[in-house]
Amino acid sequence: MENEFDSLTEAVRKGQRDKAKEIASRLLESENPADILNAILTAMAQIGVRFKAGEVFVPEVLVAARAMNSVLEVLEPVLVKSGLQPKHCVVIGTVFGDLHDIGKNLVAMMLRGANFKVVDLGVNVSADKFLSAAREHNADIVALSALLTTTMPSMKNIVDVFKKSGIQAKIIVGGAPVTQDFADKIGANGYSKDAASAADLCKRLVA
Ligand code: B12
Repeated sequence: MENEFDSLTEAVRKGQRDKAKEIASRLLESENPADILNAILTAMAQIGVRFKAGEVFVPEVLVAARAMNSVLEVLEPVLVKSGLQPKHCVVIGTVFGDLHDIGKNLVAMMLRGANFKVVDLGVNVSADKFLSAAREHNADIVALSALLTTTMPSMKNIVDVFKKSGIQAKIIVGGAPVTQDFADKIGANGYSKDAASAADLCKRLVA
């Protein structure tokens, strides 16, 4: 059966949605769902490494994530039953005034690929909306995306609002104009420059 797991990893990595779903369904008849989950997480980790190295680009990551999602459709009910559902939750969104979501969606996909529960609030999200979602879902991490220099200041506002609220969630920031220096200045708990590193960062923050 080891080959079947490798084939599943390869199918997800290559974005072969139907093939991946078919292999996963077959494996589910006899194998441990945790091993099947591992095979798809391995695929997303491999794609993350290649993306960071500039060997694959946004479209490849998107098709791999789509294949991952189609496997998750069959796997999720079994995982929930066996208590393997994600332990940590990330609330993510693009900040108020900003409609860019391609990068934010990639980060959300990589986080799902790293077995986080992801609550995606979409774009143009106010501080209040981040706050109530973090409360409602008991978020471990709140991830803010901004692509415009004019919307970066709302990240500071959100960090301040969270500090005042007493909510314990860690706040991470990212997006093309955002830097580690900016993250430090506004008191965020983390920054990363791309989606694959964002998954690594979140794993470190909840470890
Ligand atoms: C696509 C695009 C659009 C699309 C957005 C479509 C969509 N659904 O997202 C549309 C056409 C709608 C658009 C509109 C505008 N845009 Co525009 N847009 C872009 C463009 C070309 C690409 C952005 C993108 O998707 N990149 C690809 C993704 C994968 O990269 P990324 O977003 O940086 O994400 C990666 C990392 O940053 C990181 N990351 C992202 N978010 C997060 C979050 C966390 C927590 C972490 C850890 C990491 C992380 O991980 C991601 C994956 O690796 C950029 C130019 C550029 N090269 O950046 C301009 C750009 C961002 N846009 C710009 C502008 C000015 C605008 C408009 C104001 C134009 C106008 N006059 O109407 C409007 C603003 C609308 C609004 N209110 O938001 C400027 C911003 C300039 C500035 N300094 O602020 C740019 C830089 C173009 C330019 N050179 O002038 N835009």
